[in-house]
Amino acid sequence: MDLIIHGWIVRKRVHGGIVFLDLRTLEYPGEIIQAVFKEDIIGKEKLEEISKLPLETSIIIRGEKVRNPRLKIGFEILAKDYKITQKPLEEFPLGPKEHGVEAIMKYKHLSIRLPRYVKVWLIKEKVLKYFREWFEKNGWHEVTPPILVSSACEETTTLFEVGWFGNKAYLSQSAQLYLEAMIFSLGKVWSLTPSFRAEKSRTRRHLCEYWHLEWEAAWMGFEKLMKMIDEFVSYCIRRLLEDREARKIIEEFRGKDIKILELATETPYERVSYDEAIEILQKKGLDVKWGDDLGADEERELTLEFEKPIHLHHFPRIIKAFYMKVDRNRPETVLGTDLLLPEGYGEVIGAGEREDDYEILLQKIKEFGLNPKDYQWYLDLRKYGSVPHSGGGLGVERFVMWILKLPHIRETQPFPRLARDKRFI
Ligand code: NSS
Repeated sequence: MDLIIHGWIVRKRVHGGIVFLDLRTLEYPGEIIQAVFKEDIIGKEKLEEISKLPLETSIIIRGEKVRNPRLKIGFEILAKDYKITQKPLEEFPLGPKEHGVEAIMKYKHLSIRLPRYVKVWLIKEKVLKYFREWFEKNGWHEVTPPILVSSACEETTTLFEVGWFGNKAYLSQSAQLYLEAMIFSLGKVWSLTPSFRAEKSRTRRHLCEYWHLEWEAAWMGFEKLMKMIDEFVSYCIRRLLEDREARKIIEEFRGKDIKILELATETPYERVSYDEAIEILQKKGLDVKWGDDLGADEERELTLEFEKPIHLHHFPRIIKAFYMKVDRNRPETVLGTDLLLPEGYGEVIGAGEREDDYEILLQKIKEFGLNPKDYQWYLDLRKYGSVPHSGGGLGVERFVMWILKLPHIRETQPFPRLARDKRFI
């Protein structure tokens, strides 16, 4: 039976009376489909025309599906007929040879269609699908918090300010504070929203705009929170590896070696307290002391000591946000955990139990130099039926970056917002 494909020419080879077109297609996203044109089938004139088509020509091809075990996909299309939709007006600036980072960033709107990136988008879609699947299966409610906010959730230094009818508002750094309010309606809530951070640092893992998967649950204590994180992260990885299409792409990007991902399907994950981490790092010769905020370099060293993801927990209260619950047994520490990904990738989740006591929270807001007036509504949540509760946030791009072992986070977002770009499209 004949097949119809809609596609774009990625590569072209001419061999005597035969033309081979490699295509990106509507029908097989993430795959390259080979279409073969023969003179004895389509005639001399049409073969001439096909052999002259520039890259990125859009074309509809009707043909026969023929087995070809030499191709990864196992078949090719023997063309019987075609219709050109559009011939490019100019030569495509990105292909077919290797292109450097410069060209890829300059032509971001065009480079997103390169086969490598098509695969990244597919994996990102599946990551979100399997995370969502876990929340749905386990009785969590998806909610839609706002992006325009009135106060900081994380450091005030990374806030993006926007005008609000003559007053100031900000772009959300995290939905957390609103999710905390919503547990009083729905108990267990989660959301997927863009988060914004005016990060001046140029690193491999910071975007100014990223997708944030966040959750919050009533009556969930710290221990339950860490277990829940193990469960939903390992679930997503397991589902990705069970998914043939995803597994193929992951193996291609990771060079077949997926042992580290297989290990991450097994729980519990490692647990390393902040105190232990300092000891490990000092033994490795790093210049750190209790009370220091551990950055990318320290996280990297720590992850190289373990194979599984690590819960780095019980931080000094001064280095973590105001909302973290003070450990009643050791008030200089808080019930927070960061999940660090192996192979040097480091933090992908920031989570913790929340301070649920009105007086202690008020005192911490002051301690952090914040204005209690800005947080009155948040304090109210500790006035009316307060409960122990916990939650966290996962950076989707950081997760995808690790799954595919990518060198830079900018590869995980179609139009990445990076501080170093003076302008963007
Ligand atoms: O600042 S976090 O560690 N924590 C929060 O925002 C909490 N308020 C979340 C919550 O409890 N609901 O950010 C959470 C994660 C962090 O672990 C990263 O994976 C990611 O968000 N993140 C980022 N990804 C990319 N680029 C940037 N700049 C970035 N900042 C955080």
